[in-house]
Amino acid sequence: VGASEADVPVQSIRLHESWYSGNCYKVRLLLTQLGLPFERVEVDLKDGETRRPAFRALAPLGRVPVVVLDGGTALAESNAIMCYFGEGTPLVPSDRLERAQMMQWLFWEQYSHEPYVAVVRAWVRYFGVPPGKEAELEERRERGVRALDTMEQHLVRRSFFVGERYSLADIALYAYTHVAHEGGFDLSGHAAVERWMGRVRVQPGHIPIDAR
Ligand SMILES: N[C@@H](CCC(=O)N[C@@H](CS)C(=O)NCC(=O)O)C(=O)O
Repeated sequence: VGASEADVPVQSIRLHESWYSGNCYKVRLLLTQLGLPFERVEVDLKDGETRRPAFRALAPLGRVPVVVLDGGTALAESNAIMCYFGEGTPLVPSDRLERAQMMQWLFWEQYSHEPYVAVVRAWVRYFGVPPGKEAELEERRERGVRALDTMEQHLVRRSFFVGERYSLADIALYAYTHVAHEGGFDLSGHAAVERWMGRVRVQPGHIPIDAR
C-alpha cells in the first residue's frame, strides 16, 4: 500500500497521541503503511492533559488519538480516523458486504474488546488499578478472555478477519491484542490468534507500538 493509493485530500496531518496507547498506535501504523507523513504530538495522559481546557478546545471528545488536518479540522475516534485515511485503499474492501464486515469488527473491537483487553492493560501496566475497582478488574479480565476466545474461533479457519486479506479490521484488533500480555492475558491457548498476529507483523510497512 503506497501513498499513491491513499488519495487523501489533505496537505498536513498532526496526530495528538500517547505512545503507549493502542488506539493511537492504530492510526500511526495505518499512516505509516499508507506512506502518509504526519507530525506526532505526545499528550501526557498520566498528567491529566486530556482534561485541560487547551486540549478540550482542540478535541471536544477529550481523548487521544485526535488528528488535526491542515492545521484546522480535528477528527477523533481511532476507528473513524482509520476509515478516513483508509478509504479508497486496499485496506478497505471494495465489496459492499466485506466493507460492512470490516465495520462489524471495528464496532465489535470498541464495544467488546477494547473496554476489557485495553483497560485491564492500562490499569495493570500504566495507571494502577483505581481504588475499589479490584473486582471490576477481574470482571473485565474475564470479558477480555471471552473477546480473545471469539477472535480465536473466527481465525481458526481464516488468515485475516475479513475477505482473507489484511484490512482495517486487522489493524484495529491487533493494536491491543498484541500487547494483551502486558495486562496479564495469556495467549498460549489462542494459537490461531498468535498465527494471525505473525501475519499482521509481516505486512509491508509494519511498525511496532514503541517505534519513536
Ligand atoms: N473510542 C476512543 C477511545 C480513546 C481513548 O480511550 N483514549 C484514551 C487513551 S487510549 C485517552 O485519551 N484517555 C485519557 C482520558 O480519557 O482522559 C478511540 O478509539 O479513539
